[in-house]
Amino acid sequence: MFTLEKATQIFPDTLSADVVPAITARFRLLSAEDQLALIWYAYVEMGSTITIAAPGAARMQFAEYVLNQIKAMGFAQQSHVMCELANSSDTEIGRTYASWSVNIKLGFWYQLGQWMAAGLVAPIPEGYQLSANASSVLSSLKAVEQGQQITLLRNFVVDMGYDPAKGEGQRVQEPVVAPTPESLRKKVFIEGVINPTVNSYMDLLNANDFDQLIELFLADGALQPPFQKPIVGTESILRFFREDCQNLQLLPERGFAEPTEDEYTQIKVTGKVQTPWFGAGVGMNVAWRFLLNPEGKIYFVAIDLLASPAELLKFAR
Ligand code: 45D
Repeated sequence: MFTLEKATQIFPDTLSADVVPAITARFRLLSAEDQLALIWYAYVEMGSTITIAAPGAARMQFAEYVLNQIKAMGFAQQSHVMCELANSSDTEIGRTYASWSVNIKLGFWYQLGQWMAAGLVAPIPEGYQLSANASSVLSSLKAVEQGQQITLLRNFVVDMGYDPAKGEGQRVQEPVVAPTPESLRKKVFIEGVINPTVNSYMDLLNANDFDQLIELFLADGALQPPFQKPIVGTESILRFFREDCQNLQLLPERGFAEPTEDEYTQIKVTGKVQTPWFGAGVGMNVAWRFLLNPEGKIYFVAIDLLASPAELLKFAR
């Protein structure tokens, strides 16, 4: 019998990008000032090679009130608020921030970044010296691939603010987009895998058709995003899809399927994923590790951010 614990261990030779949690842990030990300056330097440097898409109005409306509050403050107060966010201080703004979905948090910082560059919000003080530890974290960040860099930035932003519910509360999210009309949908081709569930999973997620997508899962099925614990059960997975998975572009390339115990099937697929924030500018190398029951329903799927492009071709038994 498969348990969730056991399911997470299928295809154990898949190497995920462990540098991401490692660098994140070192980042968290830095002072708030160092954290903000480090993100700023990393962000400015990345901006010279990739462009970030401006968030849409539907997303920004939720952050607007707090953004205007901050814009109206003096520089010292603005710096203070940003440090409190980085410190996860229990403040009103910190609580509001924590109640937002990841994309609203990113949209909020996107706007502050624009305003910092335009001189409307306190910049990182000129000549600010990073501590030795912060410089070392920054050089580690610069050394990893772009897909890993944007994952790091995303991690930094997610954990700011003060969440009394410790991630268990309902989050404010942007409205869910309508699924792509049937006639405009494209189908993926996965070399080495012909499996209707896996193909539908990719096609439905690409079409933002979350109501159909969730039907592919068993009621007690689970989905494990990169560097996270599995999300278990229809309701939680559907909520995650609506909150975190709009307008993703899944570009699976190849895969490998084999029968396993209890007439289950395990399938590993590798390929690229693009986030709407960076579009085709950044392709993240990922693996999907599926475990399907005898009826072809998804009992478990993990998405791993791969350690290196070499992992895209690794299908050893
Ligand atoms: O602090 O099959 C300033 C799942 C300085 C679903 C700043 C998936 C001060 C199932 C610069 C202003 C989702 C799991 C800050 C697949 C300061 C599935 C601003 C995978 C913070 C495939 C910084 C999807 C800013 C994946 C504005 C892997 C930073 C998706 C902005 C990955 C950073 C998406 C941004 C990623 C980062 C998106 C926009 C990693 C976006 C990252």
